[in-house]
Amino acid sequence: MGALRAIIAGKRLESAGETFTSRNPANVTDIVGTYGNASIEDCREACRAARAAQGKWASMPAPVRAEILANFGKLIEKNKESLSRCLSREMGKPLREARGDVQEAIDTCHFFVSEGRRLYGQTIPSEMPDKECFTYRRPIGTFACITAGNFPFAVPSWYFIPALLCGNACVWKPSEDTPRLSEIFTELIHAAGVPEGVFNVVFGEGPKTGAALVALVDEGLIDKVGFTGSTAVGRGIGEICGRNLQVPCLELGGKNPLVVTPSADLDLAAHGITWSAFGTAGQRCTSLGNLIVHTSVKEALLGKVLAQVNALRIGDPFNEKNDYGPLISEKFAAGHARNVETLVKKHHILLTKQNGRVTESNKAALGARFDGDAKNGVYAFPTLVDGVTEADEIYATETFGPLVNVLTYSTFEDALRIANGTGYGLSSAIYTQDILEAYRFRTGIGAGMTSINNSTSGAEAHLPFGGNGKSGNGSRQSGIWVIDAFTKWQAVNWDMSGKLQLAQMDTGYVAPRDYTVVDKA
Ligand code: UN1
Repeated sequence: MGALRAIIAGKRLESAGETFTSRNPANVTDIVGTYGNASIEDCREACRAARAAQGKWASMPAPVRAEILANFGKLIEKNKESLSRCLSREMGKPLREARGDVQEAIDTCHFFVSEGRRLYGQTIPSEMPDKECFTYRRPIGTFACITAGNFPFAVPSWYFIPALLCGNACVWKPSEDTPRLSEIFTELIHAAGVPEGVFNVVFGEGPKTGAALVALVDEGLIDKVGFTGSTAVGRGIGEICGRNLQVPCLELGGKNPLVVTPSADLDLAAHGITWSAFGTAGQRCTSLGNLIVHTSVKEALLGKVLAQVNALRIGDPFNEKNDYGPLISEKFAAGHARNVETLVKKHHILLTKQNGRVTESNKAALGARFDGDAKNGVYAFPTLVDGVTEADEIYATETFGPLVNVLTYSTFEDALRIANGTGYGLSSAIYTQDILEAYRFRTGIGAGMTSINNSTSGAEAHLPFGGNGKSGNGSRQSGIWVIDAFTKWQAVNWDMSGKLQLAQMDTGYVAPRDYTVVDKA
């Protein structure tokens, strides 16, 4: 059997050209699958198939479309365990987190299914007699979407469930790190009853197939783009969409701050920090980047954090006792090792003794806390870098891996400036018992998401997810507001008067009688 490169209108196309391999990052000799790079011609065909199928899909009553998405949710629920296992094997996050990733898709289905029975427009009074006005939501058309490998089930569902609900057709370029899971996602969508041409997939690597797909915006084949990935790539996509007068959904990088104030519950904070920093091996968009701690509690806090970090269990994602597994792939492991080598400078203090990639020769540093295959798996040590200042490159560089900076502050204004100063604005958190401080952080922080006495990560499926500044273009995923991204408003004038009534000109405005108040007192 050849390497699958696309599923277009239900037809599986196998590769005639370049291929890429998805490997289990806990053991790269375990090949999950080999896939082809879809060409620009494949992408064109996928967009054309979507365009051909979209009209019929949009004319299906919205409650019926929504029931198909309910089927999708039920199928995911039925297969939750095997999907989670497939996710852990292909992407490396611990099974408990993989189940959360899959659950987020189920939650998203539950949330949007009843929206199919709303998708409300409005009835609006006219300024003319015998005339009525209405608004209707209309689908945008063909939605092309490129997703990352760190949340291979949750994030695609955030895009596609509302996009489909609203009557759009889709072309998906999933991450090259998780093609097998994406293939299964597609099979489930089709099994749920989404017509095959309405949901199409092109597999491939970002710079090749991803770039080819986005280029089709210029050819008029795509009406809306969604992208989760790096700021640099997102900026390029924004430019292409901008010149075509389109507004994409861009979910980009982050350097998420977490502030610990003198009044904080330090045990609670230490827990939140360890999870924010090293959950999913630091590969969440919402992972902690800069820990900003008040000088007066620094020593006490770091003592607690280090005790937890030095107890982290790393290794096999299927061992439920482990805190984190391998990085997503060799590419991410190499990036992490490079960050530790090049961004950590002489004036920084490494609070963690062993850093970078876990190898056969250094794995003893973790002792019994490591049960992975250091030779064939792509594991990394947790890294805490102290002595970071706002002048350092590492302060404002997204590192996407188990690496966290420690900065200190003395006044609340300093803390806020450091938290806001990286140019990113995705997630953030503060630990404090002082209500005014919490309020001032909530109102002063530039990030799109903030937590008070909780982790930087862990957004819920019905809250708006997204960032500002270098983290995105203000678009949001999840929750009811997404409906606005996947529909456009149509305003309708219905005139029953039988004559041409001109707004503003023929309107029966009433002039007031002249009246001036004369107050004798
Ligand atoms: C992401 O990292 O792209 O808030 C998504 C969280 C998860 C989703 C993260 N619910 O950490």
